[in-house]
Amino acid sequence: MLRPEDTSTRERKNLNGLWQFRLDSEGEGRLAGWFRGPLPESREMAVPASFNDIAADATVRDYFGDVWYQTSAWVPQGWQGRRIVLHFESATHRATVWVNDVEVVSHEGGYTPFEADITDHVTAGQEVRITALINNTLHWQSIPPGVIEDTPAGKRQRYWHDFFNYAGIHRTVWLYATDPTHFTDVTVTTDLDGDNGMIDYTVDAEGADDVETRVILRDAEGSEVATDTGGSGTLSVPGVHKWAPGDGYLYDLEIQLMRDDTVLDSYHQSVGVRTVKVDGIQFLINGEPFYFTGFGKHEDLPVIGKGHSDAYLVHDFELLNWIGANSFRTSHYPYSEDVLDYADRHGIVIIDETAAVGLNMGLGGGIFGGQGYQTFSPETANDATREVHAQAIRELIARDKNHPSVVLWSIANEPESDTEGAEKYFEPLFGVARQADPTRPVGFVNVMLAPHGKCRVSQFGDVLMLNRYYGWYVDTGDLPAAELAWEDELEGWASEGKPIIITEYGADTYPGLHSLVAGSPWTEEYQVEYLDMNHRVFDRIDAVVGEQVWNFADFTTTSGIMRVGGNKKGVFTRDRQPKAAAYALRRRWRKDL
Ligand code: BDP
Repeated sequence: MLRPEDTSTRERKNLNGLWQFRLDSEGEGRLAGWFRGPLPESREMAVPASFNDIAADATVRDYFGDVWYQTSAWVPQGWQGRRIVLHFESATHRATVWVNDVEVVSHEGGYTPFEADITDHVTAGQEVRITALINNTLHWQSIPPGVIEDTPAGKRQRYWHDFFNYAGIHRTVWLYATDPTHFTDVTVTTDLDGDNGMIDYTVDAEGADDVETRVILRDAEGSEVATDTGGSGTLSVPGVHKWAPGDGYLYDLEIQLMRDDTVLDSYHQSVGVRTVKVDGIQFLINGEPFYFTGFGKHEDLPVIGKGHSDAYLVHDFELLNWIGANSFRTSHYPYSEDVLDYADRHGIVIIDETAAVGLNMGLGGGIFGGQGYQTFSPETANDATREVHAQAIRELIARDKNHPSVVLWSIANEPESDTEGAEKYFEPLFGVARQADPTRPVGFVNVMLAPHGKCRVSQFGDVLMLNRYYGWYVDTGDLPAAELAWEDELEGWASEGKPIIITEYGADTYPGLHSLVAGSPWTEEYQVEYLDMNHRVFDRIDAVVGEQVWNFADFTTTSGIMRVGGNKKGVFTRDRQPKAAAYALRRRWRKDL
């Protein structure tokens, strides 16, 4: 699937704004045919945004089940004879969409795009009604999983990930038009031979046979540097300007679908020429050892929840630059494509993660303690779950394969990984990822409950990604003990001969809480001491090739006695003010100061 674009042959119309909205707690709207006319008893709702925090109403915030969104749009008159497509960048966690009275598409998974060719259901120059039934219930066959439990007070949605289950239409909805003969996909991979850049491309097209593909590569100044014809091929760029961390240099690959001298379709794909490779304990970008500095992040904002915001996008990258971070992980789901495009342009490196989080009944929201279920079993996470998980991996890679910023796939965060069930569940999923993308390393993020020697899934990964909380959840406040235990475990992992990225280490910190007493959890001083301790350990282990603090900013979770207005492990507050740790990290990471 291609991301909608405006080009010389393509036109798109943004459907964001205020849509009609209503909850459907009885699940009656489909049978009652709410899509057949104006949505009854509806209120207005912002798109893109999570619906949860917009209404000042706990029943909306904590709602699970069906919700309806509806809007109408005029199909431009000029689109007569064109192929017309309705495209959702995401709908969390699943959706079914109608155009006027016709059901056009359903999609499972809250963070990847889907679309429908609606040419036969609309008329250029006329208005069309678009209705989306969205459902945010988590169950054992959803990624991420959850359960609905019957309690004396009624049904309750439970899930095992440590962030609030925001839902709705979080990203842009587009109507777009192309020629009936059009491209459907493009894949680029890049390689280097000294100063020579090589770009392999493959396109897919649909519509007619009597067409030819022409490709034109232009540099950032717009000068043509290579051309080719045919549905696949290799472009060679002597004296290539590489894409590199901190240098987001992009070429523009224009693909044209030609009939004689007419361009039926033109699409622009940006290309960063770089290589990624794991070699022993090193993670190489362009053949040079790379050390990740940065964070695990979240899409989490006041009022709009997981709704995309361009203002926060730019601001967050400004803060990454300010603090000297060269990377982040899209914990714990695929982020908006706007984020990946921005990272490409600004040379920020990304570990790209699926929404497979909370597949671990030894943990609840990142906190130890049994949950009363078995993780992998015919009744819980089973073969059907794995199929949904595999599809989530395929969709992530299909969407993000062309981003030079993405250097590593993370297929899950902190799943159970010390059991036979886990080994059986995960082994084929690594194969799914490698088949979808043979060019990038693949890994998963290991949890403290499956330490070195016990984990049965790490054997399948190219890289070891570890989340550890020595000095926080264990050895709380006792950093000397934490330092010994942490180094001991890390030395074990280092013996595996693979690069290690510490994908989470962090301490909850209440902004403004201070203490003169060393080792006082929750204070700004402790967050700094805790990070310092971790850094001493990392600096002693050669196999550690990255440190990503948990978390970039404070974020919202379900309520609990361990969560004070959410998770407070942010180095910045939720409104992006620095805690003392921000300055400490800046001193460590900004080599230029
Ligand atoms: C880890 C999880 C992360 C949590 C974090 C924590 O990967 O989602 O928010 O711990 O407890 O277990 O803060």
